Amino acid sequence: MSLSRTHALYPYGLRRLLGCALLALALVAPPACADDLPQFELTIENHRWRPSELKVPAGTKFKLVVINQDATPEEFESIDLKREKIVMPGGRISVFIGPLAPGSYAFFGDFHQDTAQGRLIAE
Ligand SMILES: [Cu+2]
Repeated sequence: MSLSRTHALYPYGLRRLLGCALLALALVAPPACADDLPQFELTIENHRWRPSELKVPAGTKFKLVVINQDATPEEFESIDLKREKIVMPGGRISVFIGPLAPGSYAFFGDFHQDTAQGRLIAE
């Protein structure tokens, strides 16, 4: 078999196989879109979180939108949740969290820890 013939045969078979596998996946499990997740908002203003205590559902993934209304950068940080992400002045970020076990999860603004303290209550 010539090289060029081998080259022509295998990609076709592979493509077909991959195509079928992808189609089967699509039929069995339509991919969950991030926009379908429950969404919660957290605002930083005057270097304090609003709300400082946020109730979220336990046992499911969700999207936390963090909005910075201050004129300085802030960083959403949580050791409990293993997350840290900077939010520019006037900006917003999304943080994907969960599924969480029921409980309390502390977070803080890393740049203003004296005042920017809060917690998520998963229940
Ligand atoms: Cu940090």
